[in-house]
Amino acid sequence: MTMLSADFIALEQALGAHNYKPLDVVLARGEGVWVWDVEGRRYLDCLSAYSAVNQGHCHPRILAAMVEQAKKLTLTSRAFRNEQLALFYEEVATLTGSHKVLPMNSGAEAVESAIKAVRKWGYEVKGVPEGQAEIIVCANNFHGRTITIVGFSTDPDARGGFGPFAPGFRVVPFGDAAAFEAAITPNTVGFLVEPIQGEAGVVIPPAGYFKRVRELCTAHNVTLILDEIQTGLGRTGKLLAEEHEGIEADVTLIGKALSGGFYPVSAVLSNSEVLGVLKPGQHGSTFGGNPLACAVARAALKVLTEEGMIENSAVQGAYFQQALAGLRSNIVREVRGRGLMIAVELHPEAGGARRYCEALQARGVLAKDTHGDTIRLAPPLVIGREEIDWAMEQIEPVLTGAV
Ligand code: IF1
Repeated sequence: MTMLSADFIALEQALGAHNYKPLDVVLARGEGVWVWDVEGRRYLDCLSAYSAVNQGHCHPRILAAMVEQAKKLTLTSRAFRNEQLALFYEEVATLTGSHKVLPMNSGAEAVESAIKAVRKWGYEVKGVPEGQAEIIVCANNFHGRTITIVGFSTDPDARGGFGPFAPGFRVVPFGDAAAFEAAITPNTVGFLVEPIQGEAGVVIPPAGYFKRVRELCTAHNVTLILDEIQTGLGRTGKLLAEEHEGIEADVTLIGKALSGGFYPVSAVLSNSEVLGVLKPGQHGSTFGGNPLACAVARAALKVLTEEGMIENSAVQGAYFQQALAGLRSNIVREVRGRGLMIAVELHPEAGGARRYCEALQARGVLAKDTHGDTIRLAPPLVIGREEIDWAMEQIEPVLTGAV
């Protein structure tokens, strides 16, 4: 008996923890910007697994690298060395201009790893008294789901009921350099911030914010940690979103598209001073830096740069945003974004973004609502003009009240 979408949904409902409320579409196959459900219906993916499949679904070159490596060697642990790790380090460091690389798996692990390294740097290099290190973060941040990270979240859903939490974090408003300056103390070791806040609804800071933040971090010897897990690797039309601001972070976190969606791979990138404080036995991971992850990540980075995906993100992002901004709709409040990281914010009277995402699903476009009134549009970076035109033919009637 073949199973239909409804059967899979019923099984999930019965057996899974209900920590998600996904659209009722059960996907079975993906290729480039397209995915197909179990009944064979085709959809344009405008979420890209939250920017993890920037390179498009099942990219053949990444797939080939993964299969080839999986046949040879998958996991050694870091107790032994493997022939992929050094080359991964070299390629990622060269591409991003970093001196040191720490490989991990999930994005949250990269964030946790950076917090550990920066605190230790604070004690050993900056001279902060033991146990006093403070890290400044922003209101409405999203950095992951671990206890430490949700402890400094300001979202009641993300943190509620999960305490007690780790101390040592201070929250300031995003985009307000004066508030950041006022929160710095002699014990401040780092500022952890997203270049563009993703989960908060694609919030772009005011021009000059990061320039000022960079100056303040340098002046007060505070490590600037940019979480580029979502904004990085071409999503905003640059390799890293920091390039839009004309600054360089001290510590950069990448994940998601580092594997093109094949495998969880993340990394902490930094200068030698910060990651240099971690000595043998002080940090690690069974899977971090494994040969399969490294081979996949190397291919994912090659594909991203060699196939012009970053440039395409800038070009098609501008085209998509312009088309959306041209919609004559009385429910759209604002269209904003950088590259192919796009948000369409609806007026509160529209009744929430979720129903529009469901209407888009019915017309073959998969998008995700965030924070009530915002539709997030973030297709794979391989999208072309014709596919955007087709998407607009579906989006227009939905957002102009024609359906
Ligand atoms: C979920 C959002 C996106 C991230 C940034 C770290 C992480 C993420 C800037 C952690 C992860 C995800 C996780 C996903 C939803 C999603 C998300 F809506 F919550 F904000 F992308 F927009 N830093 N973001 O965006 O990375 O540990 O998950 O690998 O379902 O929780 P992770």
